Amino acid sequence: MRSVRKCFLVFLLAVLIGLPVWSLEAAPPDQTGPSLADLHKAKGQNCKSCHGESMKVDDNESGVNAQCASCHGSLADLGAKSKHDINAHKSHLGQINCTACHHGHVASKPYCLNCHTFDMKIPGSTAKTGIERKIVRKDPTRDRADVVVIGAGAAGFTAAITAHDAGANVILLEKMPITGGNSMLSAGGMNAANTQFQAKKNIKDSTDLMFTDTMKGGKNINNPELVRILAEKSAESVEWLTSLGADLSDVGRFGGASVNRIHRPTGGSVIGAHLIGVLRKNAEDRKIDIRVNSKVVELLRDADGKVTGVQVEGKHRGLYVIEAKAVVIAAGGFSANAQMVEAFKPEFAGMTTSNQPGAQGEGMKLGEAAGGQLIDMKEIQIHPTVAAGSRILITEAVRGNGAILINREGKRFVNELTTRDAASAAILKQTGKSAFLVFDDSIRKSLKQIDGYFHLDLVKEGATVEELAKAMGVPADALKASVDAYNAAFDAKNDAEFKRPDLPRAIRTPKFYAIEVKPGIHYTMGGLKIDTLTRVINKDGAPVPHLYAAGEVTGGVHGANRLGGNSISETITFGRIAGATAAKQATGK
Ligand code: MEZ
Repeated sequence: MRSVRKCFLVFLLAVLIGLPVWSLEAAPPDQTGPSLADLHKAKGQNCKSCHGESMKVDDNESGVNAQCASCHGSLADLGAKSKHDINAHKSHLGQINCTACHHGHVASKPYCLNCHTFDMKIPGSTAKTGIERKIVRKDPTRDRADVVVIGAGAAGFTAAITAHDAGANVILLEKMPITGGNSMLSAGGMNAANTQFQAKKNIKDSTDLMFTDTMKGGKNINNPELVRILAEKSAESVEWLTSLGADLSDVGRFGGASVNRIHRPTGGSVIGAHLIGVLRKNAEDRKIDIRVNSKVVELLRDADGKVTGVQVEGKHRGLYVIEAKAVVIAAGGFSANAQMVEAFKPEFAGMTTSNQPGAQGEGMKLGEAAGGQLIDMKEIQIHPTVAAGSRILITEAVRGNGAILINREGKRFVNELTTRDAASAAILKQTGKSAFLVFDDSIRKSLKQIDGYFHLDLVKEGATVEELAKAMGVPADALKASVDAYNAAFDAKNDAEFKRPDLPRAIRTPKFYAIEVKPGIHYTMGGLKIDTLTRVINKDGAPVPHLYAAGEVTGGVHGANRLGGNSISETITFGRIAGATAAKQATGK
């Protein structure tokens, strides 16, 4: 069934992009095929057909993309034409450039394949003979901005929008071909205390409780001043996002939280794509200058050490300078940089990651080279539930909504709502260093994003618990006994064996399901030291003038272990502070 679907998808992509289907007849992977430029030439196009009369391509590749859309239809048009479940043209990546996947002169590669393992061939994907661009050019013209923000994930977008709204002229830079960063992959939600949405559900929370949970989760090495801000401004941050058009009305429970505190879209849908869609739209509506394919290679400083701008490597423009009165680094963590992970945490060598490929730690290096201090670098979080053999995070919300963890012997082995480090350590002690998330149809229906795991063929199922055990390859009597014992604990409202603090649903409603999971590198708690105004702090404890940072690139908020839901919370709250402080610095207002 899966291969039929894949063949269909390949065929569909060919038809949608207007190419003869023969061009997709999969050349074996080791065989060189025509590039997209060759395919266009074969159809009577020339260079100017894609590049325009001027033959100039900007780093956003806007002209080329407009040209793709004018011939083939917009991403939305192409997406709407497809009725297929897995559809690259209407994926969670949102409104992205055609050229993020379809390259003219080098082998095309679906962006999805950075994280997924679909056998997805697209026109030109076997090309090997294209022109690899090596940037040697320098553009001597200089751009100017009040505030430059590095990294277009949730923290970067938030800082850019806030700085713009405070009256600053802003340039937002993103090295990847698409905006969104890791935030776009965020599954779970955003922690906040004392919100209108908690009040509507009669949830009694307080900023003190959020503070205490976060400190405890971080093993008390967090910076308490930053944690206080995280908790106290969290409800305001939810309101801010709501005012921009976000839906954070569903509230659930995650590990380490004393109450239901994680906010997400209605029905428990995935938060990241929704949030980035809202932030992107708000940035675009404000006409903020957003530049993708634009990597910052150096922070510029004057003789006093004040940051005065950035040197950018644009994919097409080459090296150029943007002079800025303030710079905000919001470039994320280093979970996808295997060498860095291994250097700071040798025991995590070779582990998969849930992160997008851009999470390379470059923002930390930039900040350090400009005088900033790096802290807590060895504090690296593994998330207990990455789907085995993939990079797909199975959100903690599945456990939060009632799933249990089962080992290959068919037994429960841990309180599923413990912190991530404890749950991961417990899984790594099991046979095969993996486990199964087991749930039933009531849990499936309680959380929309679970449907996504079915679409991705990650779920095994059975009409009875015994049938499920067969599909999982675990002893049926043991699995049945574990599920029965869990249901008895649910009825008694007391999990005496593992002390799970919240038992929201029994596992009784057929069908029954399981997803095999393994821990994967998920988050890097360390990074640039900041103060409560998000100023980057140097080794002597003084701020690096005119340099700010927010989000995963910083250290201190999460200490030794981040609680689920605190990352989006941090990006919004500290992104807002960074945007406001940088704008004030730049405009004097
Ligand atoms: O904050 C996170 O990392 C998170 C909510 C992840 C998840 O399990 O969904």
